[in-house]
Amino acid sequence: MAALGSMNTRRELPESPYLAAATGRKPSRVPVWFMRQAGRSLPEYRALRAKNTMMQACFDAELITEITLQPIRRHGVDAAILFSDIVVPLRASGIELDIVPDVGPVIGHPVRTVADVKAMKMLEPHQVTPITQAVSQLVSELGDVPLIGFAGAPFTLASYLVEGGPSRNHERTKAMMLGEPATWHALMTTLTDVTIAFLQTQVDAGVDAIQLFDSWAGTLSLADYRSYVLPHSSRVFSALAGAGVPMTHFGVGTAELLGAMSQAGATVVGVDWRTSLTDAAARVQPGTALQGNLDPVVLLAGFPVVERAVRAVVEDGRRAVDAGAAGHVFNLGHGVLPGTDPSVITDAVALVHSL
Ligand code: 1CP
Repeated sequence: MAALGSMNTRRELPESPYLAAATGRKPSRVPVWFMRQAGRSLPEYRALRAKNTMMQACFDAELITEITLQPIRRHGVDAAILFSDIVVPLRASGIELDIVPDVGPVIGHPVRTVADVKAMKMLEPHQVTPITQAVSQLVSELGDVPLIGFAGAPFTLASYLVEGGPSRNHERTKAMMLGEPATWHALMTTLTDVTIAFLQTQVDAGVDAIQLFDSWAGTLSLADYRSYVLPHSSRVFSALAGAGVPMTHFGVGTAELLGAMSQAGATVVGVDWRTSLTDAAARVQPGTALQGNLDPVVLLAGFPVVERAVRAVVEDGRRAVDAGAAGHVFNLGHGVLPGTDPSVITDAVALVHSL
């Protein structure tokens, strides 16, 4: 029997608007999906989570499959994103952590010293078997809808490990980065290896695209990003480039970093609402597609506001493509906020598709 989801079983979805826009082909319509489309905005998600912790859900193939499919059934988006979390590969590789409701990832023993870094272990594919099973199941159930796999970028993972949990200023993280560069690069090298292993496992299981979330990279200056982060994120993309799937590189507050993030080697760069797509087109490498960039808060402001803002993003995307971007994938500039009315998301998807 061929290995589950081995490379030669990758499906081809030539009609997928998402895959077309992400690879520089002309899509039949503007593709749209939403970061954090699976999760707390959906009552059917909250019902499942009431009976399972986040970690139980992340390591149960049936639950991963069901939660991934929920927004596809409801909203008719052009891509599914695997239900998981950026800290799942860290948990799987043996780091004691939990995802605490209304907080986020909390680390048992924060990583602060060379000895802490040396104690970290590599991720072995068998440690994420429920995830590879879910990917195989999803690929057969999703039909024409592509499945996006993902991982946290080394910097954003490091921020949780060093701080011990969510943080506003990333003080300890940046202090280690600037004050103990050897420890920092050792940590980033280990995290890069874990991220590559997690993404490669998802690709081998059959995901159609990948996204690297460097959500908190925008806290860095361009010079520091280039010295302390870019070499590691570049290694992620060069390791995965041979897989032949579109690769998106995303962060928040990254206006000044878009050029450097694009140089890391992604085919698509995510843009938040602070930068117009047209301006972003001039900052990224030639041949790069853009993803974004509706402000998630707009979805809370009533449909007349949503409609105006959605139309503006689609128009900005057209201008960005005219200005040289390889394509535009409609998305938010960051994730869906938990208080978002899901029917507004459904209506926004229909509106994008009508334009
Ligand atoms: O209580 C709950 O039900 C948990 C809430 C939740 C969910 C649904 C968390 C905790 N993570 C997730 C799933 C998740 N996380 C997905 C899949 C769902 C989808 O996108 O549809 C993805 C892609 C992520 C990625 C993730 N986790 C990121 C990067 C994206 C981003 O939003 O910037 C980050 C930074 C995390 C950490 C995390 N996990 C959970 C929370 C609340 C947070 C953020 C904590 C913080 O503010 O620092």
